Parts: sequence; structure tokens; C-alpha cells
Amino acid sequence: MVQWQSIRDVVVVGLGITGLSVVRHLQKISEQLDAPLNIRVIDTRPVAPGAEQLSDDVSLHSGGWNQQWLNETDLIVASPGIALATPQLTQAMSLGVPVVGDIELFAWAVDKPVLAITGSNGKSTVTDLTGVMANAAGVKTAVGGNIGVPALELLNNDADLYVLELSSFQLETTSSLKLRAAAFLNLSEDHMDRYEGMHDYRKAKLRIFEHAEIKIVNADDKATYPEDIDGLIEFGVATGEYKLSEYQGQTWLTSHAQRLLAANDLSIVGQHNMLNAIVAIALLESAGIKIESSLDALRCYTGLTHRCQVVSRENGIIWVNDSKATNVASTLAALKGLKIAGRLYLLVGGDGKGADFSELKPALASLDVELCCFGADGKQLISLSENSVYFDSMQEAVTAIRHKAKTGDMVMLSPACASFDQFANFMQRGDVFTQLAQTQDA
Ligand code: UMA
Ligand code: ADP
Repeated sequence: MVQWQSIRDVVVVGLGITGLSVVRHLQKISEQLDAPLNIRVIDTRPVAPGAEQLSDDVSLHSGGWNQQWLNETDLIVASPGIALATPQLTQAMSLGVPVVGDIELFAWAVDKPVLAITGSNGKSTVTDLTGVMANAAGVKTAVGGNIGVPALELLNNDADLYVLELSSFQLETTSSLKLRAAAFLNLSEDHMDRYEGMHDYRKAKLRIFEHAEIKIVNADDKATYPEDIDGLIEFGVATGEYKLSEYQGQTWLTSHAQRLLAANDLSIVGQHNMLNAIVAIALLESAGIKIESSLDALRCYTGLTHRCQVVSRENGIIWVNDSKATNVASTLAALKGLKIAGRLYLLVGGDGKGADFSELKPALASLDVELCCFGADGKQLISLSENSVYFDSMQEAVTAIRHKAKTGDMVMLSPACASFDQFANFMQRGDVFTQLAQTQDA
């Protein structure tokens, strides 16, 4: 446990939703100390997003770095959008200044059991579903982290269980989070603009297991396995304590060979979602929750917005918002097993984060597809299909598709790229797409 008494000065780096939650948390800590903390914030953006919400006693340096503040402080709390390898941070670290993230502050403060989820894809779905099922079982549960609600804000909820989605960025700055159970869902290429390679990215993700009593790994993806296999539980399509089993012509979700629910009874679709469901079950059972009382909630769970979400069926054309597909593997998951009567108009592109898109090629070759590429890295995707068109923006692409699409066709936004080149985030991109899809209904 950190000795706050020995900390006088804290510099928070980044004033996004994480930075603001950190400042609020520090202010609460400060109230309990003999001498108040001196809290200062640096945000390199010309306009720091939450500046108007800062109280007068918090100094803000925006539009660049303040190396002196960093070098002379007792503690730096870095937001996930700022890489630990940033030279300004490494300089301060070399002088002995500790750098932590918001999840580390959460670890210092939390006194109830915590479950956590990481992986390249499926994190938000598993996190949300675990929270929904735990609440249905009567356990007061708070859900947050990378899913969009800063973890420190959850501490105000007085919950009996916390479920956190943790990104590799957050795990980089976390070292003492004790977890009842942690799940590492899968590993595929992402964030290669931030990591030196897959090894580096995987290493950050494996940190989730450092203080986990139970480690839930993907039997079909050995990259999710930690070196220390103490407390390991496996899930998989056909192997593991939690797996899918065929029985009387149906696929079942099973725990320790016991059939719990037929996959057909789920409201979410796709094999990836069956696996997401068994991981949620594994996490709940690891926390000692009897899942029988939450199976109804699992049956009714329809998933999160922006993930393979049907947003319009007007004129027999299905419009699917999968804006959350921000990397190649998530777009592949959306395409896997897709059955369409007509043609697929697939909207791809945006900020490619240095990814190799070639894995999409075979999946596209098996479909009647028109690849509608857009955005900053859209041109890199053109060669994936013989039937590709480039547009400057998603809006232009939709206008062109609208003139061509017929009954039986599907228009899907599953961009395999981040949104930051043209949108504030994937949510805004998905909202714009949904609005465009639904405007034509009028
Ligand atoms: N930034 C600067 N200068 C700064 C601070 C930030 O340029 O001084 C930039 C970052 O490089 C980044 C953006 O601002 O592009 C936002 O960074 P942030 O750290 O301020 O982000 P927050 O608003 O606090 O949101 C963060 C997570 N964002 C990132 O990790 C980039 C959110 O995940 C998360 O929901 C939120 O904390 C609450 O925990 C978003 C995300 O894209 C959804 N995550 C990545 C992903 O899922 O792939 C990891
Ligand atoms: P994350 O939070 O890790 O980005 P989400 O649950 O938001 O994951 O899902 C993002 C996208 O990833 C979805 O739109 C879907 O296409 C794909 N996906 C979801 N679950 C999985 C999984 N278990 N394996 C592979 N892809 C998945």
C-alpha cells in the first residue's frame, strides 16, 4: 500500500476522462492528509479536453510538456493515451520519479474483489456481460476501465464486486492490482504504432496475471498463456474447463463438462460471442457466484452498440454497425460465417495503426463483396479485393452505396482501423454511420 503521507506533489499527464478522474480521486485523498497534495496537470494537446472542469487549485500546463514539473514531482500519473516510452517520461523515470496509471491508483484504493479482462478483441463484450450477469445474480457490481468509465469513478458506487476491462496501455502502468480472476481472451495484431512488435504488446497484456488468483486463458490461442501456470483455467472451442460441446445436434456452453445453455438460446450471434459468454461464466464462477440465477440474463443479452449491430433493415437491405472493429482480427470475426443473400458492401479504412491488412484477403475472396475504402489509410486496403473503390470519407462511400444496394444486400461498417483520422472516436463514427443508414429510411 502506498504511503500517501510521503507524497506532496503529483503531476497528472493527460486530461481526457482518465486524467479528470485521477484529479478528482487525488483531491479526495488530499482531504484526508495532514498536508494537502499539490496537484498539477500536463496535457500536450493545445486544448486540454476537460480544462473547464478543473478547480482553481489545480495548475494546468497545456499545448506541450513541462519537463521541470515532471522531474521534480513525487509521483506521475500517466493517462493511457501517453506511452511510457515517451522521452519526457523516461527522463523523469531515470531521475527516480515513479510513473503509474489510474488502474494502479484504483489498486491502492479498492477493498473488494476485482475481476479483469484483457485481449485484443471481445474485452468490452465480456466485461459488460460479466457485469450484467453478476448483477442478475444479486451481487452489486460496478463495471468500468477501458470500456469507457474510468475505474476510479467506480469507487463512488460502493460495489461488492468490480469488473474491469483493461487495455495493454493501462496494464503498462499497473503493477499491484490484485485480482480474484483475470481473463486474457486472445492476441492479434493491434497498436503496432505504440509497440515495438507483438512480443512487446503481448508482454504488456500478460501483466494482467501478475497478481491474479485465477488466470483464464484461451486454449486455442497459446499467446494468452503466462509463464507461471499456477491457477490456470482454460476456455476454448473444443478444449478447456469451459468449452463448447455438441449434444443432440446442438452446440452447448459448458462448464467442467456440465451443459449450461444451448448456444441457440443466446441473443448474441457468432462463435466469438459463444466464447465471450463462456469466459463471462468462467469469471463469475471464479468469483464464487452461482451462475444458475444469471443464465436468464445471459439468454437475453443483446450486446453492446457498435459491435455487429443491425441498425436498419429498410427495403430488405441490412445495415450493420461494427464500428468497434478497430483492427484486422475483429473485422475477420465479423466476416466469419457471414451468410448474405446478396452482395456485401464493406466499409473499411481510417487510421490503420501500422497494421498488415493482408489477412483479410482470403476472407474477402470467399464473399460477393464490394470493398468501400475510405479515410487516411483507406488506400492501403484497395488491393485486398478486385472489387474495391476509394472514397475520401465514409459519408461519400455511403452516398454511393445507397444508389446501388438492393434487397438482400448488406452494408457493413467494420473498418479494421481506428477512427481518429476523421472522427472523435469509434462511437462517433458508429453514430454517424447509423444516422446515415437510418436517414435513408425516412
Ligand atoms: N493525448 C495527447 N496528449 C495528452 C494526453 C492525451 O495527445 O497529454 C492523446 C492520446 O494520445 C490519445 C487521446 O489523447 O490519442 C486520448 O488519450 P487519453 O489517455 O486522454 O484517453 P482518455 O480520454 O482518458 O480515455 C482512456 C482510454 N483511451 C486510450 O487509451 C487512448 C479509453 O479507451 C478508455 O475508455 C478511458 O481511458 C477510460 O478508461 C479508448 C481506447 O481507444 C476507448 N482504448 C484503446 C482500445 O480500446 O484499443 C486502448
Ligand atoms: P474490444 O473491447 O476488445 O475492442 P468488443 O467486445 O468491443 O472488443 O468487440 C469488438 C469487435 O471485436 C466486435 O465488433 C467483434 O467484431 C469482434 N469480437 C468480439 N469478440 C471477439 C472475440 N472473442 N474474438 C474475436 N473477435 C471478437
